[in-house]
Amino acid sequence: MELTIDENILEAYGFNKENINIQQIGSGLINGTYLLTNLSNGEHFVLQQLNTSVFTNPWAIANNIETVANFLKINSPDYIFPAPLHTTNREAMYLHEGKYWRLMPFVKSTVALDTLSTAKQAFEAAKQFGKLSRLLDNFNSSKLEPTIVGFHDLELRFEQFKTALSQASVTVKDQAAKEIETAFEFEPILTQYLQLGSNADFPNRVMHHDTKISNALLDKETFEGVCVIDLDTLMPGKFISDLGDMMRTYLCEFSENERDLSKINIRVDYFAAMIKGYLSEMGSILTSTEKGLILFSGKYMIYMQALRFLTDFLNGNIYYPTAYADQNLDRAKNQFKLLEELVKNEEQLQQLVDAELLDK
Ligand code: GN1
Ligand code: MG
Repeated sequence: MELTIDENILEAYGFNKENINIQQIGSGLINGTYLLTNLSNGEHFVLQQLNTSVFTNPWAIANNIETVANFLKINSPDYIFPAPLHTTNREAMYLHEGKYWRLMPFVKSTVALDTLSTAKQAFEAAKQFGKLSRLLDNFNSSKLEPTIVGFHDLELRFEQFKTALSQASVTVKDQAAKEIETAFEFEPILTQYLQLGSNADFPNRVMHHDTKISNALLDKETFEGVCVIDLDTLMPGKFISDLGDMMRTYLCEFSENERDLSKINIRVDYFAAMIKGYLSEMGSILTSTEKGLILFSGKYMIYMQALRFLTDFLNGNIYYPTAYADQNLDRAKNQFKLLEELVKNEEQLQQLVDAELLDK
C-alpha cells in the first residue's frame, strides 16, 4: 500500500517529499509503521507514528533508548542497536499535530519474519534477545523509566480482569463463561508470581518486553540473527518477560489469531532450540532462582496474554484492534489452549531445560 505522509514530517528529517516512496509495513497492533525509500539513493528508513494512548510518556521511551544507546556505544561498539535518528533540529522525535513520529535506520540485508518456519530461527531470535540482556547485565536498570507502568505486572493484569468482569454485561459474561472459569483455574500462576518478590536472586534487568519473532532481524540469506528492533518497551523488568513471550509466540505453528484450537500445539524442537539460543547468551548470567523459572516464564506470559485478551473482550474491545466482534475472546481461547499445551508437556520440556543447564 502506498501512502502519503505529511511533508512536514519528512522535512523534519531532511527529506524532500518528491524523492520519498512510502509503504506501510509491520504487523504490530499498536504503532503505525512505514518503510521510506529515498528514491535518489535507494536508502531505506523506518518511520513510525507512536500510539500515545498506549505510550502516554513518549519522552520516557526516547530517553531510555538514548541512555541505553550511549552505554552500548561505549561498552559494545559493534553491537547494532537501531535507536531513532535525530531530526534536523536534533530531537529524537518529531511532534506533528499532537502525534509523535520517529525515524529509525533500516538494518540492511535483514528480514523480520511474521512466523517461524524452522527451529533454527527460534535459536537465532532467542540468541539475539538473550544477547541484548547479556550486554546490559552491567547496566543499572533503575536508570530507565517504565514506559508503560505495570506492563507485565501479572497482579495488575489479574485485577484489571476482575474489574472488567464486575462491569461486564450478563450477555458478554455468558459468552465468555468458560474462559472466565479457566482464568480462575490458572490463578496458581499468579500465586507463584506473587511469591517471587524482588531480591538479589530475582533481579530487575533491562528487558525488551516484546520478543515476538518480527522484532528480531535475521540475515535475509542465512537467517542468522542480526539484532532486535522495537525498543519502546525497553525498560526495567524481570527475565521471565522476554523468554516467556518467546515461548508464547515461537512454540506454536499458528498465531494468537488462530481459531481452530486443534492446531494449537507445542513444537518441542523449537522449544529446545529457543532455550539453547537464549542460554548461549544468558546461561552464565542467570541466577539460580532465574534458572529455576525458565518454564514458569512461559506459563506467566501466556496466562497474562490470555487475561489481557479476555479483559479487553469484557471491556468491549477498547485496547486491541479487532477484525470481527469476538476476536479478543477467540484470542483468549487460543492462549488458554496454548497454556494447557505447555502444562501438558511440562515434564518433557523441563528435562530439555535441565539438560541445557548442565554445563552452565
Ligand atoms: C501488542 O503491537 P504489538 O503486536 O507489538 C502488545 C503486547 C502483546 C501483543 C499481542 C504495548 O504488541 O504486549 O503481547 O500486542 N503491546 C502493548 O499481540 O500492549
Ligand atoms: Mg511492539
